[in-house]
Amino acid sequence: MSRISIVIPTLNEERNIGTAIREVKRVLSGYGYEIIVVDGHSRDSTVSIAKKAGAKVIYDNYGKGSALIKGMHAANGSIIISMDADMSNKPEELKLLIAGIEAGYDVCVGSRFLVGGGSDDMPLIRKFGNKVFVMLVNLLYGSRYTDLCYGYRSFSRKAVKELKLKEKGFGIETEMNILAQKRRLKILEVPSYEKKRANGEGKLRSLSDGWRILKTILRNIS
Ligand SMILES: Nc1nc2c(ncn2[C@@H]2O[C@H](COP(=O)(O)OP(=O)(O)O)[C@@H](O)[C@H]2O)c(=O)[nH]1
Ligand SMILES: [Mg+2]
Repeated sequence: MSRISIVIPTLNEERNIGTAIREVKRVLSGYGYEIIVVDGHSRDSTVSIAKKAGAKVIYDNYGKGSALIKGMHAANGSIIISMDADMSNKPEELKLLIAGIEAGYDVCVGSRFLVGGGSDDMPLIRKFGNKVFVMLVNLLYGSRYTDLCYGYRSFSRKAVKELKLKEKGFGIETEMNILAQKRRLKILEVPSYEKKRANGEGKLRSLSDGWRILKTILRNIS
């Protein structure tokens, strides 16, 4: 059976990370797996809680995208999954993300806009921005995505190697989608339901990160 690597970027998630790791372990019992937390030098107890819960912890100080890239390259599994620490991704959906790669896809992307998907954590402005960006990416790159800025996804080792990701911040998911399409990887979208962040504040800032995402979309045209 495939070995699974779960990569979780964290910044001050002490109230979420312990439960998130325990839930992942519950769902993946019976699988071979590792959990890698990539911490952006949290000022709270995120790191000690993550270690105690059984995760391997590495560090990256340059943003969510940078942390994900580092974690994905440190991963040993044949299936690599990116997941948030804030309990907004349902651990039960891990099995669908695993099945997508086992079925032969290189990138399996959670979508909140497929039947069966949804979000309790998306203010109107983000829904609108996401829609516009999805349309723009599909128009410019010839893809058929239904969602863009959502971080619950799985990758084959080949995808991690070939994507050659660079984006350090919240543009990372956009860059993944664009480069997966440009590199002609086999892409599958699966429905995903995003729950509200369990505790604490989200770090994404709609306007500045929206601008960053737009720059990511335009930068990759060539
Ligand atoms: N390592 C690292 N993780 C981050 C950073 N910013 C956010 N994260 C983590 O990335 C995940 C998604 O961030 P979140 O703030 O929930 O974004 P939102 O759901 O889009 O509002 C969470 O697990 C955060 O702890 C960062 O600068 N560095
Ligand atoms: Mg979140």
